[in-house]
Amino acid sequence: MVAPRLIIVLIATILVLATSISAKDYVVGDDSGWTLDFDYQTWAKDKVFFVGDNLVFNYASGSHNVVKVNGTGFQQCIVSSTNEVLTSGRDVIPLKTPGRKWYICGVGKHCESRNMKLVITVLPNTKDTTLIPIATSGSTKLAVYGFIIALFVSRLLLFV
Ligand SMILES: [Cu+2]
Repeated sequence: MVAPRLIIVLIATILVLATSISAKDYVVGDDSGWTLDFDYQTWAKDKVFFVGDNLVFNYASGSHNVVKVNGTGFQQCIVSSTNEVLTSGRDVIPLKTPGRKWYICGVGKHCESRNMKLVITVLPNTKDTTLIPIATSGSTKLAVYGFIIALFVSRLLLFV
């Protein structure tokens, strides 16, 4: 019958739509990773970060670290005792809230002298709210086509 196959196609379409607009992983510094003397402001400039995306900091564990600081900590390269320090070498930071986010390396003078500092602005997740109308309009269209095909096939079957 057509109906079960239609349902499978429908589910597959929704899954494809959902994954194509889901969270993005941004590898900070791309292939260079989290390292000395990289221009992270230029790296971040042409990117739009949304809540639900992830920042991935890649570096040799022990050589650097990642500290989420506030604006003052960013400007003055100060790590306070309340700041969480990530040291795994592959630190994934989920962007959970909108607003400005500041990250620095807390090792030596990497922040002051070697530019290991990143500031980004995270936008509210508008993708979640667009997901529903896109999925709905897509599946409605599909259901209409499916219905027409089902009608056509059932008519064909009558003549066989
Ligand atoms: Cu460092």
